[in-house]
Amino acid sequence: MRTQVGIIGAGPAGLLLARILQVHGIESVVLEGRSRDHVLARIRAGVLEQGTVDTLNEYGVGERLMHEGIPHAEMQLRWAGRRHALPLVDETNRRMTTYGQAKVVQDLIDLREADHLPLLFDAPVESLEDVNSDRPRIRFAHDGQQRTLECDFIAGCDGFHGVSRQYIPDAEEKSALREYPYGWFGVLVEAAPNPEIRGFAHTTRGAAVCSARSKTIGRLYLQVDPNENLDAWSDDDIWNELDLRMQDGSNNRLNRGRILQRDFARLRAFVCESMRFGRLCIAGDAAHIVPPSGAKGLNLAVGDVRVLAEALRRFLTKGDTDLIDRYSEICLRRIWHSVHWSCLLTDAIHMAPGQSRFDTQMQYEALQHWVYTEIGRKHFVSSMLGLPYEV
Ligand code: RFL
Repeated sequence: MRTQVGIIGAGPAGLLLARILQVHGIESVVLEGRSRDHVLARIRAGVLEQGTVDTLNEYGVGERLMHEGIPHAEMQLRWAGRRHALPLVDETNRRMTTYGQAKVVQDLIDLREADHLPLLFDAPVESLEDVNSDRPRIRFAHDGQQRTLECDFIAGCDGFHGVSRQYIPDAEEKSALREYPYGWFGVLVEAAPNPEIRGFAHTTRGAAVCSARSKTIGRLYLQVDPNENLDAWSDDDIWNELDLRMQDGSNNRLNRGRILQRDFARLRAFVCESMRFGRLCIAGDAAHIVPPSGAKGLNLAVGDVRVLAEALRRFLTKGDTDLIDRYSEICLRRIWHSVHWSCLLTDAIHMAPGQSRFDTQMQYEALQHWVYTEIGRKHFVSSMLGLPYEV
């Protein structure tokens, strides 16, 4: 098999890259290690920056998003048992939109399949060869056979646990990691989200987060210790704890319903500053992870892919290497900005083990600053809405 760009991973990064390249007349093959059903059932991100919404529209993937996406104009923050709200729209009317990652992925897969373009599921990549030559190859398994894909360029969009990062020789020494001593216990629930109860809550019991996936499906999280036995929590325990953490002195309560799925994510921040080696670039979670509090992971993946698609277009159609040579540098400006913001927000709303009253008061001050000062509100809104794209 031969193609111009071999893309590893059918997450948002890989699929969107394939779509943008297609629009620019560049061929690609997408290799996904897991099954189609597995990829579509993965529940993850749900909040899109305006730049992500605009990108999906620009490349013809925004039709369902325009009907089913829920734009937000406000964000709620709770601390010390009180609810506070701040507008989440800027002067140019940019805002955040709720639209599940699974839907973004489904829309991209549907389009690719409708165009009969190569997207192979159950095709795990095992190794890469000669990435520093002009004929890099991808070795993968498919239908019980070992196969090889020859490419002009390889895009490693295979997430944090993928194989491609290890082919960048200085990736490890150029990586930085922060692990938080807590995680998020997430539930997907069949219950109409109560618009009066959403956003983040800081409590001395730990943080809670309430968000919507649609008008009938909610996505809720509780901060928990990574060693907590989550199987011991009954559905009622989860709802009771969410009610306790989200209380704001009013009679408002969450609408309860069936818990469809439970999961746990350890919070961590990771950046690999070396995102390119020879004819290999990595993008999305393969290169960076942010704690989910800032809702930035998918949005950063979109930012990387925009730069990468343009760099590949210039390189493959004109032999121009300038942008591909600056790929890491350009992406990292956006990445570090979002990582910094996600970590600030994470630090402000979670209770660290053994946290003192002094530390808690410092968190209240940070939250107060974001909600009740003009300069703080500006910082909060522009950080949530995301930096503009450079290319
Ligand atoms: P993905 O989605 O992990 O996709 C990588 C794909 O590569 C495949 N793969 C391989 N394929 C072939 N061969 C191999 N050897 C392979 N190894 C791996 C995998 O099967 C997979 O299909 O990475 P991508 O495309 O970079 O997308 C990144 C996003 O998925 C991620 O950043 C977000 O989900 C993060 N995130 C959020 N981001 C937001 O922008 N807004 C949010 O509201 C938000 N909420 C979240 C989140 C992540 C969470 N978790 C998982 C910690 C909430 C949570 C709880």
